[in-house]
Amino acid sequence: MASDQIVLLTGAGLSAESGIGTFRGQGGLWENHDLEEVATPEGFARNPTKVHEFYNKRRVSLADARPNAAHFALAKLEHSHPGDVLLVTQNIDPLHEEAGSESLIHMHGELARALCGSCGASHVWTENLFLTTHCPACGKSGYMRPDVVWFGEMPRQMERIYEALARCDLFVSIGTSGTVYPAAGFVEEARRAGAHTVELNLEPSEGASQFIETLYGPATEIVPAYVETLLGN
Ligand code: BJW
Repeated sequence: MASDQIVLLTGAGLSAESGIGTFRGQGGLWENHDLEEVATPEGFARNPTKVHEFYNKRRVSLADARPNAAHFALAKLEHSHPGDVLLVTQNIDPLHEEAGSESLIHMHGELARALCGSCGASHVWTENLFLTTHCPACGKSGYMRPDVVWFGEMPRQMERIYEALARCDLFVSIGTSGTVYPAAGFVEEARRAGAHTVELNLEPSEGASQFIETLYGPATEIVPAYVETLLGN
């Protein structure tokens, strides 16, 4: 089908074959970590050192991760498609931009940035964070945190995302379990706009029945193939 305005939503499954673990299911991050402790503002207030250690380890492990064929295929789609493509990722890794995607929103923030809870400044951050880390903008210590979105916090650029969903004619959800809102509700928004909706995932997600078209398999196989079909190749 010919589509002009495309919105793509990606999740942890897209980066799984780049060696970055997913959250849910067997071997997922939440199997060994209590999300209430490491992914909520309350958990951070109770034990900031534990939360810093959790994200410091993940930041270090990102150094070895490289974009895979699925990341490159989505970047190709953005640059080859004659209409608009907006890529909304729930992932906090930098693999989409490393693959060449530019029209990109990190709705759950970025691991390679740090946020000062006192002055609100966000900084590019590749080092470990500690309770004693000073904010380069206001100089205070004890307030720095990973610039990521925890449960109970507002995801980033929601207005821009909902605007794009309201005028899209194709919505593709890739590598996400469809369990976390508001991202899990995007398919409903897109349907309301009359868009064709597609799920590409390893297995049916929680909201699989809401998609018109579904394709299952590893992202590095199904995403490049789907993009080539979209581009008419
Ligand atoms: C492959 C593959 C391969 C594997 N190839 N595929 C009750 C009802 C409704 C909502 C709520 C509720 N109670 C609370 C809420 C709200 C809450 C929420 O949704 N909770 C649910 C758990 C119920 N949401 C929030 O609090 C959000 N904020 C919010 O709602 O603000 C108010 C608001 C309202 C309205 C509009 C706007 C705002 C904030 C959510 C923040 C989520 N944060 C995290 C952590 C980020 C930092 C970090 O990385 O540590 O984000 S949690 C975690 O889950 C992370 C992910 O981005 C997110 C989604 O996970 P994802 O990507 O789907 O990963 P998985 O592991 O779940 O799935 C991977 C999939 O890939 C699987 O399906 C595999 O099969 C597949 N796969 N290998 C293809 N090779």
